[in-house]
Amino acid sequence: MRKIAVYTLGTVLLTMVVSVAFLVPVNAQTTYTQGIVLNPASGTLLPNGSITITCFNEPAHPLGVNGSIRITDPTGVDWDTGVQSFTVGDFDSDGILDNSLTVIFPDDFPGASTDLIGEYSIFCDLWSGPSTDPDPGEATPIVGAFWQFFWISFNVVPESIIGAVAPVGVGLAAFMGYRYYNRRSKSIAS
Ligand SMILES: [Ca+2]
Repeated sequence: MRKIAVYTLGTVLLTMVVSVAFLVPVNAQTTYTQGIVLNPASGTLLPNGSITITCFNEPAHPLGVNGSIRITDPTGVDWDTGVQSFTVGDFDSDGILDNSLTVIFPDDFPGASTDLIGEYSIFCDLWSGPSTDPDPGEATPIVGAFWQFFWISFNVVPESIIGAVAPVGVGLAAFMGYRYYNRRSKSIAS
């Protein structure tokens, strides 16, 4: 009688464990992070400078990711990668596998240049699965489209200076706060 009870309890526990093991992957919802990352991150370059553009999807999709990057210069001329398979790797070194497509503008686009002052637009679209461009509205597990801009300007503040200015600004704010507090304390005391 007791043996049967133990056996039954064991069966129930085993069933629960198996159920949980099967339930986890079915119910797990993967949240994908996607977008465009620029280097330099400010997106501002001197004339004839280069910019690294990465379009990504994280975590890596099991079906793979395909897509393209198109850059439009200030005169409206397009420079397009065409449809490419995104690389599976870890482009941002955060320990999570991702799908990414990285290009350097203008280096990777023969005939392109960054000698025009003004705004350049970046468009990236991506989707999971086969390399053929899906029809509009066609259901795919993931799909994304992103816009970003970068600028060519004579007035580019090097990022190293921006980095140095920020702590000075914080220090100045703390000093001003101290001065204000100190003056206020005195006026209350007098
Ligand atoms: Ca990553």
